[in-house]
Parts: sequence; C-alpha cells; structure tokens
Amino acid sequence: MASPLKTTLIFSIFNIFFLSRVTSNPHPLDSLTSSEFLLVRAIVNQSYPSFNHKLSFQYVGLEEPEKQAVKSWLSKPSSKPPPRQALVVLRFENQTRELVVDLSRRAVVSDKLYEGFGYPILTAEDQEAAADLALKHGPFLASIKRRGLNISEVSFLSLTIGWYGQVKTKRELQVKCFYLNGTVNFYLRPIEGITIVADIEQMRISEYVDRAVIPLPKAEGTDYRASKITPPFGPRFNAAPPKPPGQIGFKLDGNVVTWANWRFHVAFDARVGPVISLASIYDAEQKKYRQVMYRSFISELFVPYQDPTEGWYRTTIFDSGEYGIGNFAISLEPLNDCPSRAVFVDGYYAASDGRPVEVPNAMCIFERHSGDVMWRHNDADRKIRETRPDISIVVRMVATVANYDYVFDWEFKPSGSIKFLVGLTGVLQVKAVPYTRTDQIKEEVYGTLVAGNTIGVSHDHFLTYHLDVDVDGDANSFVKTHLITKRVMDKNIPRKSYWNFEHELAKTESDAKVKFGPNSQEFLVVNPNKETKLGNNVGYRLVPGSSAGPLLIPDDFPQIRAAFTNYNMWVTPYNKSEKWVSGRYVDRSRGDDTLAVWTEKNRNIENKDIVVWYTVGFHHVTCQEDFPVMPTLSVGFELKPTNFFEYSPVIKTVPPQHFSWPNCTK
Ligand SMILES: [Cu+2]
Repeated sequence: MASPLKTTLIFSIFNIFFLSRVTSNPHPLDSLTSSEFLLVRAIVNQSYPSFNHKLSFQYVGLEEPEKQAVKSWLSKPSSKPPPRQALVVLRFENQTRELVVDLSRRAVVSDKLYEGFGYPILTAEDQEAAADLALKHGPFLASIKRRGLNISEVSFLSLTIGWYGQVKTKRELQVKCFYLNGTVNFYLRPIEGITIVADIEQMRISEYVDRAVIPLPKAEGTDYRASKITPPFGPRFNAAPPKPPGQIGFKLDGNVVTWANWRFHVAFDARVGPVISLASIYDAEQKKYRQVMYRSFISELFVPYQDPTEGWYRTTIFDSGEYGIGNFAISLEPLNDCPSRAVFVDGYYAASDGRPVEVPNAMCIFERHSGDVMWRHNDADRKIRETRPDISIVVRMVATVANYDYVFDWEFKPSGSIKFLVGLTGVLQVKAVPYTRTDQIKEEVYGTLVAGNTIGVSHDHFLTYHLDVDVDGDANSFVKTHLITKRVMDKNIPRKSYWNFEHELAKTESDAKVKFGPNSQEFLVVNPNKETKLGNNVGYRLVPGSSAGPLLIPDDFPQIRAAFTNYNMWVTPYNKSEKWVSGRYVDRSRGDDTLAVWTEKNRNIENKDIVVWYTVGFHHVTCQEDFPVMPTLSVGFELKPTNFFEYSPVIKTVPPQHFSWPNCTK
C-alpha cells in the first residue's frame, strides 16, 4: 500500500494569472469554430447539393493562411487579418474534390477534382458502412453460426488495406470481427480466420474468405473497468494535493497561452490533432519575445503490423492520413487525464454531412509541478544551497485510435526547452491462436503469447513531427555537429585520446537526411544572421529520444508508402503545401507524394525558412504486462536552446514561497 502523499502547497515561481478568456476577432491560426463549420457546409451545399447526390465531407479544416500574411498581421494586430478560409475535401459522386472556401466572401474560391492515386480521410460513416456490409453478408453469418457464436455479440473494426502494387484500386476496407459475450474489451477476443473486404463505393463485400476456425480467447481477465476488477488489487493511491480554485498559473487569451517566459497558440485539427504555433520566448536581456517555432504538429502516425500472413499482412495503418488523429480525440477526464487547475479546450471536426461534431474538453493546458529539480548547486564550505523546482506548461490531447490510446504532450520549460512526448497505452491488436503455453508453439507466430490463445502481434509506431522551427527569425540553417575521437599528438602528455566537435553545414536537402547510427552527432538549427555577444550563432538543438527506424525492406509496399520514415530526420525549405509526409491522399496511396519524393528536388536549405521533420520510432515487441491494457510508455524528443541566450535563462528565476512542511525537519 502506498503511503499517503505529503501535502505541500507551492506557489508558482512566476506570476499567477486568473483565467481570462477574451472574446475578440479570431486569430488567423484559430481552428474553425462551430458556426464556421456550418457556414462552410452551407456554402459547399450551394455548389454541391446533397439532395439526390452522393456527397460526403471527408475533411474540413482551416486553410492555413500564408505565413508572411500571418507574420505581418502579428507585427500589427490592429491591421486587417489574412482572409479566413477553410480547406474542404469532398467525395461527390464517387470522385474526390478539394475546395477552398472563403468565409468572409462566403464563396468557394478554389475547386479542384483530384485524379491522382489514393483517397481522402475516412469518415466514421465510411467505417460504419463497411461494418454494416459485413453484418449483412450471408456467408459471414454462416461462419458465425458455424463457430456456435451469437451474432448480436459480434463487434467490428474497419481497417484500411493499403496498396500492394495493384494497377487499379477501389475504396475498400477490411473488416475485423471480435466477440463481446462477457467482456467490454472486445479487441482482445478476435474471431480469427475470416477475411472480409468491403467496397464502400459499390456498397458490397468484395472479398470473403473463411479459412479456419481458431479458438476464441477467453473473456476472463480482459475487463479493465474499476467497477469490475476483482482481488488481488494493485496499489491504492491518494489524490494529488488540491490547488487553489480559479488560479491556473497562465493566461489564455482566445487560444494564445502566455505563461512564465513562453507564449504560443493552440489549435485543433481533424487530421493531425493538436497544432501548436507561434511559440516564442521572452528574453529578459533583450526585453522582447524571440521566435522559436512557427508551427508544429504530428504529420503522420504510421503503425505497420509485422504479421505477413493472409489475414494480417494488410494491417499497416496511417492514423493521420487515413483516419485523422483529431477525429479520434476523446473528452479528457479532469483530475485523471489532466491535473487540477487544467483548462480545457473543445475541439470540432466535420461529420460526413459537414455538420460540426463537438469534442468537449478535447485538449487541456496545465502548469506542471513535476517534483523534479530545474537546477541546483551546493557549496558546503560556505553553507550555500540554491535549488529551484522544475515547473512547466503542458498542452495535452488524447486520441483513442480504436484499440490504442495515444497521449500527446507539448511541454514548454522556462529553460527554453520544448519537449514533445507521446504516451502509448490502450489495448493491443491481438491474434487468436490455438496455443495456451509457449511450449506448444512450433511455428512462427509474429508476436508474444500475452494470454491464453492470444498473440500480441509485433508492430511499430512511427510518429513524424512537422517542426517549422524559426529560430529568432525565418532564415535558418541546419548544422550537424560531429563528435570525433582524436589522438593526442603532444608526446609530453601521457593521455592518448580525446574528442572534439566539428560543425557541418547542410546546404541541401540531401545533406540534411539523417539516419541515426553509431556515430555521435548533434543536430542544430541556427540563425546564421544572428549572433550572441560572444559571437556564437543563435540556435536550437534537437535532442533525439526514441527513434527506431524501419525494419521493412525499402521496396516493400508499406515502406514505399511510408518512405518518410527512411530517415530519422529530414530538413526541407518551407513550402505551404508540404504538410503531410504521407501525402494528401493516403488511403491506398502509392508513395508518390511523400516527404521522400519532395526531397528528391534536393532544394537549397541554407539560410532559408526551413522545416525539420523528426520521426519518433518505437518497435513494439509485446509482453504480458501489455494485457489487458498497456501501462503508458512514454517516448519523445526535445528542442533545446543552444547559444540562443547569453546565459542560463533560469538563473534569475525567483524561488517560490513555500508553506512550512510539517514533516520536513531541516
Ligand atoms: Cu504498440
């Protein structure tokens, strides 16, 4: 049993602001509001009436204004903001159309028929349609009967099927089926051996195979609800100490957060989820905010399963481009998903009829008192002890992507660091097998036996971040710093070796493709036009975290489509249209519009407005502890100031006033 948490109240070391929401004109980077979604729908319906036509809204989101227009508005916020526009992707009469709708002119200002490969983000209705087709398919009902199962206990999951070199493709989804009957955690009870592929344009089952009857994993031990757990129980915890009501520690003006020395803008998008823009940090020496990052979001989340058998080889999922991470955002639970004093922000995405779907509390923003040390130093002789607690601000969104849950955090630290963290939790995708112990297994099973009759199938998670870093201005360069072992040449010195570093400037996109290997390297974005007083170029360093690369061979079809994972890091010149590393239309894509293709132009990136693309990679060899719900595994990376400030930006933080702590003797 855990000991009761000791209660201490710490005032923020920074000014405490009260929550204030100023209703003013929208910021040019604000997400579309509920009423704007309705306006977009009305404008589109004038050109594309849904009556008597097959029309669906696959994606509606902010058409990002020109970067220079945003920047000039920021320099003079009283001036007219850039036009507010929406990007709309439709399926109309079985064709994909891409529209730009101008909200102030109330008009469609651009309308293009898309005739390339791939299809838009799936709507919930697309996925439900595939499941409905399966449910009504006679041979499937016969298969369920043959297994002695009750159709009313069957649950479905519609998944994309990828592309395997076919000349012609259709909008098709595979439908996986599961059995409830005694559990709510149906993902852990797959009805294995059945392949169902549904054509969601022709509305028919295009492929159906019932290969074999495999034992169904048991319902026992799969439930995760607090009300249903049975002894022996795990540790019991006390709640975190309460915080004074009303005080949130930061200021929220519309969607602009101001906290300590940071200022940034928060938005929500159906495709990529959280979008954090215009991050700038106050420099007390220069008495002004300095730019760090224009825009950042998760461009793609690729999860290829590593089971090449007939029923599983198609399962290589692109969560952003095929489904939309924002479409999977869930309402966060106060105190458990986000701590007390968190402020919640709602999100909106378009349903297939264009109406807004509200996700209440889709994101939360909170000041984090981690209990860690921000910096400290001791001098015993002079009886000096100076220590500062680490306090930061976090923006969080959680997407429950069917079985899996992802916790996405952007954490801003007073030291100037930005941490990009992803927590992986939720339920594994599992495969039913005849085995109940590992010693029965005499074949390749593509994963770990995590419960009786249950293989947790091996897979990867690759999250590629779009990082439009603007270090103290637009014009930046990318520099690789090589750490090199050197020989000591001075014969009077007994030591033989040391290391030193050498900078290598990346002039083109090819120079900046980085695959992590055994060599020690650091990665720096510098502003070659700005120096510290000491003459160092101001910069920000990318500190890699979990960064596994792909293990598939490069000409394998899923890897061609996910060629943006071929390198851990890439740098491109800013191009407004290059936002989604997997391409604009990812469902059944052929890899002809990926980051790997864009960079074939080998453009100049020196002293330019550049974008860094970094992939957080994780190979998941499953284990029994992942069952029935996986404890959160955190992965991520950090952007860290490097010669950006003249000296430590946190040395002059004012120590917090503490209440006396009864259990502390000294
Ligand atoms: Cu995993």
